[in-house]
Amino acid sequence: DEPPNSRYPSVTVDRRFPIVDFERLEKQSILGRGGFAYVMKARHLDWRQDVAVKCLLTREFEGSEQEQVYSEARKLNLGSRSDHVISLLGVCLDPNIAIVMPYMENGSLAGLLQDVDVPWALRWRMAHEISLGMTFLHCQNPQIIHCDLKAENVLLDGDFHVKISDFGLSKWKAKSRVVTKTSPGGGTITHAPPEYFADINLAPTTKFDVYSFGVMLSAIVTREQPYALVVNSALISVAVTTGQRPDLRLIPTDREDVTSVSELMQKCWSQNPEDRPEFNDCAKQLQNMFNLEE
Ligand code: ACK
Repeated sequence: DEPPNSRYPSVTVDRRFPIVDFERLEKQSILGRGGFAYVMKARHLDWRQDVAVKCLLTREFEGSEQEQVYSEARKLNLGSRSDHVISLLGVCLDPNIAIVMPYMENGSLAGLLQDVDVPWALRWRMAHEISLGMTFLHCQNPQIIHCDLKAENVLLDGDFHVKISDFGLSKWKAKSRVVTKTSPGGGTITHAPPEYFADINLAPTTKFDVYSFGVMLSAIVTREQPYALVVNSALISVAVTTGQRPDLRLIPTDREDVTSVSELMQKCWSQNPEDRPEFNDCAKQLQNMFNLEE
């Protein structure tokens, strides 16, 4: 696919990403809503391409909305250099502030796990691709820490290959992590590591995302929401701080591949961040376990 801006030159911000005319987007459906944005499916009338448009509910933001979008867009823009990170097609500034991305036919990994019994081989390939995408983000300079890695933020293209998304507001989210968690829309408390409950001002490191990956691996294996039975989110933070984790009893014991992944999962959610591997280790281990392509 030819990048849209080569055929349709438009005003560029930072000379790095194109401005998309909101009026040229034919709205098709709402894909989802969150606390500070909603995502719609649209067709770009000039590019003749389906896109996903993340529109910010700007009243949720303090400070410059435009800066927030640019911050996400700049990070997203890097995505085109990784096979497993969603790429940026452009941004809309007026009348709506929005981020335009390629449309991913198979939605999110969370949706997939809910709907169908995903073959084990595909689950392992997705886990491997997530670790490749995360390795890419963590290798950037400056480093990109996602801070909200979960199955909802892993998108799947037409062939079920992984694209990590929603990492652009990471820094903003990290700062207000506790607010996000206790707010009605926030659900990421389940994926946040214990050290951040003790000190909300702690600067997130790569080990933050690795912990979240561990929790996500349990969701991939069990197809259950982590801590599904714990109704009170404050209890989750207490439980996690005292070393509790998603219920290992839900993990099948009759499969060798599941057992190997379960060991990796538990390393990733180690209480001590130093005991957690980095994503390139995770990728290597998954590759060795399952003979996956590099
Ligand atoms: O699980 P889903 O179908 O996949 O519902 C959520 C919803 O929007 C809110 O995030 C979907 N979504 C987000 N970005 C994209 C995209 N680029 N392509 C397709 N669906 C997307 C996500």
